[in-house]
Amino acid sequence: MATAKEELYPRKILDYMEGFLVSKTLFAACELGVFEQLHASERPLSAGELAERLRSSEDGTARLLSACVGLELLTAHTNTDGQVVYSNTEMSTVFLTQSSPKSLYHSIQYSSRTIYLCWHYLTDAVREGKNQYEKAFGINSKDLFEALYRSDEEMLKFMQLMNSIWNICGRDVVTTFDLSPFKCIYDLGGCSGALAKQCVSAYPESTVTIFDLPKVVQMSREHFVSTQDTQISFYEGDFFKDALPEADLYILARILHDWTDQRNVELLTKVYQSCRPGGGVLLVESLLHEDHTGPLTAQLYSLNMLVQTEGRERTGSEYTSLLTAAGFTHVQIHRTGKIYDAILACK
Ligand code: SAM
Ligand code: ASE
Repeated sequence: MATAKEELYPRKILDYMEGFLVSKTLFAACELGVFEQLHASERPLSAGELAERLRSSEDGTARLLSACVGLELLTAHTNTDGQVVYSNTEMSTVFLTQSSPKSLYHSIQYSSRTIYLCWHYLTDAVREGKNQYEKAFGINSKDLFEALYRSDEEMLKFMQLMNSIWNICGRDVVTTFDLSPFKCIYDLGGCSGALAKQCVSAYPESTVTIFDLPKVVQMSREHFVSTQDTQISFYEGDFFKDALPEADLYILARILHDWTDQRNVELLTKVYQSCRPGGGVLLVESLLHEDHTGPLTAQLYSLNMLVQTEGRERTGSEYTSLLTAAGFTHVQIHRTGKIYDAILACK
Protein backbone atom coordinates (compact mmCIF):
# COMPACT_ATOMS: atom_id res chain seq x y z
CA MET A 1 0.00 0.00 0.00
CA ALA A 2 1.21 3.46 -0.85
CA THR A 3 1.47 5.77 2.11
CA ALA A 4 -0.40 9.05 2.14
CA LYS A 5 2.93 10.80 1.66
CA GLU A 6 3.66 8.89 -1.57
CA GLU A 7 0.24 9.72 -2.95
CA LEU A 8 0.94 13.40 -2.50
CA TYR A 9 4.41 13.33 -3.93
CA PRO A 10 5.18 10.57 -6.45
CA ARG A 11 8.93 10.79 -6.10
CA LYS A 12 9.67 7.49 -7.85
CA ILE A 13 7.58 8.34 -10.88
CA LEU A 14 9.16 11.76 -11.17
CA ASP A 15 12.62 10.20 -10.90
CA TYR A 16 11.81 7.61 -13.58
CA MET A 17 10.19 10.19 -15.85
CA GLU A 18 13.39 12.20 -15.90
CA GLY A 19 15.88 9.36 -15.56
CA PHE A 20 17.12 9.99 -19.08
CA LEU A 21 18.18 13.51 -18.09
CA VAL A 22 20.66 11.88 -15.74
CA SER A 23 21.93 9.49 -18.43
CA LYS A 24 22.34 12.31 -20.92
CA THR A 25 24.20 14.49 -18.42
CA LEU A 26 26.68 11.67 -17.84
CA PHE A 27 26.97 11.00 -21.60
CA ALA A 28 27.60 14.68 -22.44
CA ALA A 29 30.20 15.12 -19.70
CA CYS A 30 32.06 12.03 -20.96
CA GLU A 31 31.80 12.96 -24.61
CA LEU A 32 33.02 16.50 -24.02
CA GLY A 33 35.96 15.16 -22.02
CA VAL A 34 35.14 16.79 -18.69
CA PHE A 35 36.57 13.95 -16.57
CA GLU A 36 39.58 13.65 -18.86
CA GLN A 37 40.47 17.33 -18.62
CA LEU A 38 40.09 17.43 -14.86
CA HIS A 39 42.22 14.32 -14.58
CA ALA A 40 44.96 15.82 -16.76
CA SER A 41 44.96 19.07 -14.80
CA GLU A 42 47.11 19.37 -11.70
CA ARG A 43 44.59 21.57 -9.93
CA PRO A 44 40.81 22.01 -9.80
CA LEU A 45 39.44 24.07 -12.70
CA SER A 46 36.76 26.73 -12.97
CA ALA A 47 33.90 26.49 -15.47
CA GLY A 48 35.60 29.16 -17.60
CA GLU A 49 38.90 27.28 -17.70
CA LEU A 50 37.19 24.02 -18.56
CA ALA A 51 35.05 25.67 -21.24
CA GLU A 52 38.19 26.97 -22.88
CA ARG A 53 39.91 23.57 -22.82
CA LEU A 54 36.81 21.74 -24.04
CA ARG A 55 36.00 24.44 -26.59
CA SER A 56 32.48 24.65 -25.21
CA SER A 57 30.34 27.59 -24.12
CA GLU A 58 31.04 28.90 -20.66
CA ASP A 59 27.39 29.08 -19.67
CA GLY A 60 26.56 25.57 -20.93
CA THR A 61 29.68 24.16 -19.31
CA ALA A 62 28.89 25.80 -15.97
CA ARG A 63 25.41 24.24 -15.98
CA LEU A 64 26.75 20.82 -16.95
CA LEU A 65 29.40 20.92 -14.22
CA SER A 66 26.85 21.98 -11.67
CA ALA A 67 24.60 19.03 -12.63
CA CYS A 68 27.59 16.70 -12.33
CA VAL A 69 28.11 17.99 -8.80
CA GLY A 70 24.46 17.20 -8.05
CA LEU A 71 25.07 13.68 -9.39
CA GLU A 72 28.16 13.36 -7.19
CA LEU A 73 30.38 12.83 -10.24
CA LEU A 74 32.31 16.03 -9.47
CA THR A 75 33.03 18.05 -6.35
CA ALA A 76 32.88 21.85 -6.27
CA HIS A 77 35.01 23.99 -4.05
CA THR A 78 34.93 27.79 -3.62
CA ASN A 79 38.34 29.46 -3.64
CA THR A 80 39.27 32.32 -1.31
CA ASP A 81 38.63 34.74 -4.19
CA GLY A 82 35.05 33.43 -4.49
CA GLN A 83 35.67 31.42 -7.68
CA VAL A 84 34.05 27.96 -7.92
CA VAL A 85 36.45 25.22 -9.06
CA TYR A 86 35.72 21.60 -9.91
CA SER A 87 37.52 18.29 -9.48
CA ASN A 88 36.78 14.63 -10.18
CA THR A 89 35.51 12.41 -7.40
CA GLU A 90 37.49 9.24 -6.80
CA MET A 91 34.73 7.23 -8.47
CA SER A 92 34.92 9.40 -11.60
CA THR A 93 38.70 9.07 -11.75
CA VAL A 94 38.50 5.27 -11.55
CA PHE A 95 35.51 4.63 -13.82
CA LEU A 96 35.11 7.63 -16.14
CA THR A 97 38.59 8.52 -17.34
CA GLN A 98 39.64 6.77 -20.54
CA SER A 99 43.04 5.56 -19.39
CA SER A 100 41.87 3.91 -16.16
CA PRO A 101 42.02 0.09 -16.23
CA LYS A 102 38.45 0.06 -14.93
CA SER A 103 37.19 2.66 -17.39
CA LEU A 104 33.51 2.58 -18.39
CA TYR A 105 34.15 5.34 -20.91
CA HIS A 106 33.48 3.09 -23.91
CA SER A 107 30.35 1.56 -22.40
CA ILE A 108 29.02 5.05 -21.88
CA GLN A 109 29.93 6.00 -25.43
CA TYR A 110 28.06 2.99 -26.85
CA SER A 111 25.06 3.71 -24.62
CA SER A 112 25.01 7.27 -25.84
CA ARG A 113 25.59 6.69 -29.54
CA THR A 114 23.77 3.42 -30.14
CA ILE A 115 21.59 2.11 -27.31
CA TYR A 116 19.99 5.48 -26.62
CA LEU A 117 18.98 5.78 -30.28
CA CYS A 118 17.47 2.28 -30.33
CA TRP A 119 15.54 2.96 -27.14
CA HIS A 120 13.85 5.86 -28.85
CA TYR A 121 11.82 3.09 -30.51
CA LEU A 122 11.16 0.96 -27.42
CA THR A 123 7.40 1.38 -27.72
CA ASP A 124 7.53 0.15 -31.33
CA ALA A 125 9.80 -2.74 -30.32
CA VAL A 126 7.29 -3.89 -27.71
CA ARG A 127 4.40 -3.52 -30.14
CA GLU A 128 6.17 -5.38 -32.95
CA GLY A 129 8.21 -7.78 -30.78
CA LYS A 130 11.40 -7.17 -32.75
CA ASN A 131 14.54 -5.06 -32.90
CA GLN A 132 14.49 -1.59 -34.33
CA TYR A 133 17.58 -1.28 -36.55
CA GLU A 134 15.49 -0.48 -39.57
CA LYS A 135 13.88 2.56 -37.96
CA ALA A 136 16.91 3.66 -35.94
CA PHE A 137 19.61 3.22 -38.58
CA GLY A 138 17.87 2.40 -41.88
CA ILE A 139 19.20 -1.16 -41.92
CA ASN A 140 17.09 -4.09 -43.03
CA SER A 141 19.61 -6.90 -42.84
CA LYS A 142 18.31 -10.28 -41.72
CA ASP A 143 21.71 -11.02 -40.17
CA LEU A 144 21.82 -9.64 -36.63
CA PHE A 145 25.57 -9.11 -36.52
CA GLU A 146 25.54 -7.46 -39.94
CA ALA A 147 23.25 -4.88 -38.36
CA LEU A 148 25.27 -4.61 -35.13
CA TYR A 149 28.50 -4.33 -37.16
CA ARG A 150 27.12 -1.96 -39.77
CA SER A 151 30.51 -0.23 -40.09
CA ASP A 152 34.04 -0.91 -38.85
CA GLU A 153 33.64 2.01 -36.48
CA GLU A 154 30.42 0.57 -35.06
CA MET A 155 32.03 -2.86 -34.70
CA LEU A 156 34.96 -1.36 -32.78
CA LYS A 157 32.57 0.56 -30.51
CA PHE A 158 30.64 -2.65 -29.82
CA MET A 159 33.84 -4.51 -29.06
CA GLN A 160 34.95 -1.77 -26.68
CA LEU A 161 31.58 -2.01 -24.95
CA MET A 162 31.97 -5.77 -24.62
CA ASN A 163 35.51 -5.33 -23.38
CA SER A 164 34.99 -2.80 -20.62
CA ILE A 165 32.61 -4.68 -18.33
CA TRP A 166 34.96 -7.64 -17.83
CA ASN A 167 37.53 -5.37 -16.22
CA ILE A 168 34.91 -4.89 -13.52
CA CYS A 169 33.13 -8.23 -13.18
CA GLY A 170 35.20 -10.67 -15.23
CA ARG A 171 37.21 -12.16 -12.38
CA ASP A 172 34.04 -13.23 -10.53
CA VAL A 173 32.52 -15.12 -13.45
CA VAL A 174 35.66 -17.11 -14.25
CA THR A 175 36.46 -18.00 -10.63
CA THR A 176 32.93 -18.89 -9.47
CA PHE A 177 33.60 -22.48 -10.48
CA ASP A 178 37.01 -24.15 -10.40
CA LEU A 179 37.86 -24.29 -14.10
CA SER A 180 41.44 -25.51 -13.56
CA PRO A 181 40.71 -29.08 -14.79
CA PHE A 182 39.80 -27.64 -18.21
CA LYS A 183 43.09 -27.13 -20.04
CA CYS A 184 41.79 -26.44 -23.53
CA ILE A 185 39.16 -23.71 -23.46
CA TYR A 186 37.28 -22.14 -26.37
CA ASP A 187 35.56 -18.81 -25.83
CA LEU A 188 32.80 -18.90 -28.46
CA GLY A 189 32.00 -15.37 -29.60
CA GLY A 190 34.98 -14.32 -27.47
CA CYS A 191 35.09 -10.90 -29.13
CA SER A 192 37.83 -8.60 -27.78
CA GLY A 193 39.28 -11.31 -25.52
CA ALA A 194 38.67 -9.50 -22.23
CA LEU A 195 37.16 -12.58 -20.59
CA ALA A 196 39.86 -14.81 -22.10
CA LYS A 197 42.46 -12.60 -20.39
CA GLN A 198 40.67 -12.93 -17.05
CA CYS A 199 40.53 -16.67 -17.60
CA VAL A 200 44.22 -17.23 -18.34
CA SER A 201 45.22 -15.00 -15.45
CA ALA A 202 43.10 -17.13 -13.09
CA TYR A 203 44.22 -20.44 -14.69
CA PRO A 204 47.88 -20.23 -15.75
CA GLU A 205 47.87 -23.83 -17.00
CA SER A 206 45.00 -23.40 -19.42
CA THR A 207 44.89 -21.96 -22.91
CA VAL A 208 41.96 -20.01 -24.28
CA THR A 209 41.10 -19.79 -27.96
CA ILE A 210 38.87 -16.93 -28.98
CA PHE A 211 36.42 -18.16 -31.61
CA ASP A 212 34.72 -15.34 -33.49
CA LEU A 213 33.77 -14.06 -36.95
CA PRO A 214 36.84 -13.34 -39.14
CA LYS A 215 36.52 -9.56 -39.10
CA VAL A 216 36.07 -9.56 -35.33
CA VAL A 217 39.19 -11.69 -34.88
CA GLN A 218 41.08 -9.29 -37.12
CA MET A 219 39.95 -6.28 -35.09
CA SER A 220 40.69 -8.08 -31.84
CA ARG A 221 44.25 -8.87 -32.94
CA GLU A 222 44.74 -5.30 -34.04
CA HIS A 223 43.29 -3.50 -31.02
CA PHE A 224 42.90 -5.75 -28.01
CA VAL A 225 45.07 -8.87 -27.66
CA SER A 226 48.84 -8.59 -27.65
CA THR A 227 51.10 -11.29 -29.14
CA GLN A 228 52.62 -11.49 -25.66
CA ASP A 229 49.43 -13.08 -24.36
CA THR A 230 50.86 -16.51 -25.18
CA GLN A 231 48.03 -18.47 -23.54
CA ILE A 232 45.52 -16.82 -25.90
CA SER A 233 44.96 -17.67 -29.56
CA PHE A 234 42.30 -17.10 -32.21
CA TYR A 235 40.06 -19.19 -34.43
CA GLU A 236 38.03 -17.60 -37.20
CA GLY A 237 34.63 -19.11 -37.83
CA ASP A 238 30.85 -18.92 -37.72
CA PHE A 239 29.49 -20.93 -34.79
CA PHE A 240 26.19 -21.56 -36.56
CA LYS A 241 27.67 -22.68 -39.88
CA ASP A 242 31.13 -24.13 -39.24
CA ALA A 243 32.31 -27.19 -37.32
CA LEU A 244 33.48 -26.41 -33.79
CA PRO A 245 36.96 -27.54 -32.71
CA GLU A 246 37.18 -30.08 -29.89
CA ALA A 247 37.78 -28.67 -26.39
CA ASP A 248 37.47 -29.37 -22.65
CA LEU A 249 35.42 -26.27 -21.95
CA TYR A 250 33.40 -23.87 -24.07
CA ILE A 251 32.64 -20.45 -22.66
CA LEU A 252 29.55 -18.71 -24.03
CA ALA A 253 29.42 -15.27 -22.46
CA ARG A 254 26.51 -13.08 -23.51
CA ILE A 255 25.91 -15.30 -26.53
CA LEU A 256 22.64 -17.10 -25.77
CA HIS A 257 20.87 -13.87 -24.79
CA ASP A 258 21.27 -12.67 -28.40
CA TRP A 259 19.24 -15.53 -29.89
CA THR A 260 15.96 -17.45 -29.83
CA ASP A 261 15.54 -20.72 -27.91
CA GLN A 262 15.63 -22.64 -31.16
CA ARG A 263 18.95 -21.19 -32.34
CA ASN A 264 20.40 -21.69 -28.87
CA VAL A 265 19.53 -25.38 -28.76
CA GLU A 266 21.04 -25.69 -32.26
CA LEU A 267 24.26 -24.03 -31.05
CA LEU A 268 24.45 -25.90 -27.73
CA THR A 269 23.90 -29.22 -29.53
CA LYS A 270 26.92 -28.48 -31.72
CA VAL A 271 28.89 -27.54 -28.61
CA TYR A 272 27.85 -30.80 -26.93
CA GLN A 273 28.92 -32.87 -29.92
CA SER A 274 32.37 -31.26 -30.07
CA CYS A 275 32.93 -31.31 -26.32
CA ARG A 276 35.32 -33.95 -24.92
CA PRO A 277 33.66 -36.38 -22.50
CA GLY A 278 34.16 -34.97 -18.99
CA GLY A 279 34.25 -31.51 -20.49
CA GLY A 280 31.68 -28.80 -20.10
CA VAL A 281 30.18 -25.46 -20.98
CA LEU A 282 30.23 -22.23 -19.00
CA LEU A 283 27.41 -19.78 -19.69
CA VAL A 284 27.85 -16.21 -18.54
CA GLU A 285 24.64 -14.21 -18.54
CA SER A 286 22.59 -11.76 -16.50
CA LEU A 287 20.07 -14.07 -14.79
CA LEU A 288 16.44 -13.18 -14.10
CA HIS A 289 14.84 -14.42 -10.88
CA GLU A 290 12.69 -17.52 -11.42
CA ASP A 291 9.49 -15.50 -10.94
CA HIS A 292 10.81 -12.64 -13.14
CA THR A 293 10.48 -10.12 -10.25
CA GLY A 294 14.06 -8.93 -10.71
CA PRO A 295 16.85 -8.02 -10.72
CA LEU A 296 15.94 -4.72 -12.37
CA THR A 297 19.17 -4.71 -14.39
CA ALA A 298 18.31 -8.07 -15.98
CA GLN A 299 14.73 -6.93 -16.63
CA LEU A 300 15.97 -3.78 -18.38
CA TYR A 301 18.65 -5.72 -20.27
CA SER A 302 15.93 -8.03 -21.53
CA LEU A 303 14.17 -5.01 -23.01
CA ASN A 304 17.49 -4.00 -24.52
CA MET A 305 17.81 -7.44 -26.09
CA LEU A 306 14.37 -6.80 -27.61
CA VAL A 307 15.37 -3.46 -29.17
CA GLN A 308 18.86 -4.60 -30.21
CA THR A 309 18.89 -8.36 -30.85
CA GLU A 310 16.79 -11.48 -31.47
CA GLY A 311 17.08 -12.69 -27.88
CA ARG A 312 16.11 -12.11 -24.28
CA GLU A 313 17.46 -12.46 -20.76
CA ARG A 314 16.42 -15.72 -19.09
CA THR A 315 16.05 -17.41 -15.70
CA GLY A 316 18.36 -20.13 -14.43
CA SER A 317 15.80 -22.82 -15.20
CA GLU A 318 15.29 -21.50 -18.72
CA TYR A 319 19.04 -21.88 -19.35
CA THR A 320 18.92 -25.32 -17.72
CA SER A 321 16.21 -26.38 -20.20
CA LEU A 322 18.31 -25.21 -23.15
CA LEU A 323 21.37 -27.06 -21.81
CA THR A 324 19.56 -30.32 -21.10
CA ALA A 325 17.80 -30.19 -24.49
CA ALA A 326 21.31 -30.22 -26.01
CA GLY A 327 22.43 -33.17 -23.85
CA PHE A 328 24.30 -31.45 -20.99
CA THR A 329 23.86 -32.62 -17.38
CA HIS A 330 24.81 -31.52 -13.84
CA VAL A 331 23.82 -27.93 -14.38
CA GLN A 332 25.14 -25.66 -11.60
CA ILE A 333 23.91 -22.09 -11.31
CA HIS A 334 25.78 -19.40 -9.44
CA ARG A 335 24.58 -15.83 -8.93
CA THR A 336 27.42 -13.39 -8.32
CA GLY A 337 25.32 -10.46 -7.09
CA LYS A 338 26.91 -8.32 -9.81
CA ILE A 339 25.59 -7.89 -13.35
CA TYR A 340 26.71 -11.23 -14.74
CA ASP A 341 26.17 -14.71 -13.33
CA ALA A 342 27.66 -18.09 -14.23
CA ILE A 343 26.24 -21.49 -15.16
CA LEU A 344 28.37 -24.60 -15.54
CA ALA A 345 27.14 -27.82 -17.18
CA CYS A 346 28.91 -31.10 -17.95
CA LYS A 347 29.03 -33.64 -20.73
N1 SAM B 1 31.54 -13.07 -25.31
C1 SAM B 1 31.83 -11.66 -25.43
C2 SAM B 1 31.54 -10.92 -24.15
O1 SAM B 1 30.73 -11.39 -23.35
O2 SAM B 1 32.11 -9.83 -23.94
C3 SAM B 1 31.09 -11.00 -26.58
C4 SAM B 1 29.59 -11.14 -26.58
S1 SAM B 1 28.85 -10.35 -27.96
C5 SAM B 1 27.28 -9.97 -27.38
C6 SAM B 1 28.55 -11.65 -29.10
C7 SAM B 1 29.79 -12.14 -29.81
O3 SAM B 1 29.45 -13.25 -30.66
C8 SAM B 1 30.42 -11.10 -30.71
O4 SAM B 1 31.78 -11.05 -30.49
C9 SAM B 1 30.10 -11.58 -32.10
O5 SAM B 1 31.05 -11.18 -33.06
C10 SAM B 1 30.07 -13.08 -31.91
N2 SAM B 1 29.28 -13.77 -32.91
C11 SAM B 1 28.04 -13.46 -33.34
N3 SAM B 1 27.62 -14.33 -34.26
C12 SAM B 1 28.62 -15.22 -34.43
C13 SAM B 1 28.79 -16.37 -35.23
N4 SAM B 1 27.82 -16.76 -36.08
N5 SAM B 1 29.95 -17.06 -35.14
C14 SAM B 1 30.94 -16.67 -34.29
N6 SAM B 1 30.82 -15.59 -33.49
C15 SAM B 1 29.69 -14.87 -33.56
C1 ASE C 1 24.59 -7.99 -26.59
C2 ASE C 1 24.92 -7.32 -25.43
C3 ASE C 1 24.69 -5.97 -25.39
C4 ASE C 1 24.02 -7.36 -27.69
C5 ASE C 1 23.78 -6.01 -27.66
C6 ASE C 1 24.12 -5.30 -26.51
C7 ASE C 1 24.88 -5.00 -24.38
C8 ASE C 1 24.45 -3.79 -24.90
N1 ASE C 1 24.01 -3.98 -26.18
O1 ASE C 1 24.79 -9.33 -26.62
C9 ASE C 1 25.48 -5.18 -23.03
C10 ASE C 1 24.42 -5.23 -21.95
N2 ASE C 1 23.82 -3.94 -21.75
C11 ASE C 1 22.52 -3.74 -22.01
C12 ASE C 1 22.00 -2.34 -21.78
O2 ASE C 1 21.78 -4.61 -22.38
